Amino acid sequence: CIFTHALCRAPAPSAIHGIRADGGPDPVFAGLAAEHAAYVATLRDLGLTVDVLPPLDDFPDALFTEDVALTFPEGAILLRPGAPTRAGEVAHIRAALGFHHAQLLEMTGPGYADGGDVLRLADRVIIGLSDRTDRSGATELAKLLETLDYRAEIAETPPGVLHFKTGCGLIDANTILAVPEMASCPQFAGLEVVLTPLGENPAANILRVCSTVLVGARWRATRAMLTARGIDCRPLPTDQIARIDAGLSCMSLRW
Ligand code: CIR
Repeated sequence: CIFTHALCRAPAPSAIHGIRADGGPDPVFAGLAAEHAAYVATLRDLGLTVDVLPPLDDFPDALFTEDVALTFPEGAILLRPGAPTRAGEVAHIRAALGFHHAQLLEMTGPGYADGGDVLRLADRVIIGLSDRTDRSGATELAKLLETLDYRAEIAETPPGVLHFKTGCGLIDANTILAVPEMASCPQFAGLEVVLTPLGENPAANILRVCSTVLVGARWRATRAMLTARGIDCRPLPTDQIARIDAGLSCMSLRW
């Protein structure tokens, strides 16, 4: 397994006001909390040690811990999230990361980078440019990754896709599930690219935990396709978190 720990944050009631790009209804808090709890329980069931930080009512999107830092066995990097309302989340995760990681690096700016734009492969890391991650932030982050001995490549994220990993996720070390718009991403050269079935673009935000892949329960065609490939799939409900533009990778940091 490439990681053994996860760091999550319980949703605050304010999470119903989380950012969403296209408007749309608020999630129902009880349902959102249940989805988060099922996610944490599944990570634990798959053998991870999971810390759950307390909710932050001042930061509606703080349950998406993935966006504020990068974590590796060798150390962690505090990021500069591109959404102004999310910048303050970083200070609240610093202590927890300092507790777990001997080496704590930090972006200083002026650029921005969200963890949702960072895809870790076996031999390198892809940083996707997006509305949240600009070139200056991606370049600073690539240098910090080098300090930890990770090679980074900068990629484009197609318009309309919030984060790079909103549109893709690893199925195994050599195979990536991606939305059709990302099929020809040059940085995927050398990987087998499997496309999300018609109408199931949001299914691309999967999360691989050891040899299991977590996938949104409503994406039946995607689940059937992965199962047919011999992948052990765990369906999880994501209807409420999807209302605030989130999927399965966003709710944890892993190392
Ligand atoms: C946001 O717009 O920042 C949150 N509502 C959703 C963040 C999702 N995070 C992710 O894809 N890594």
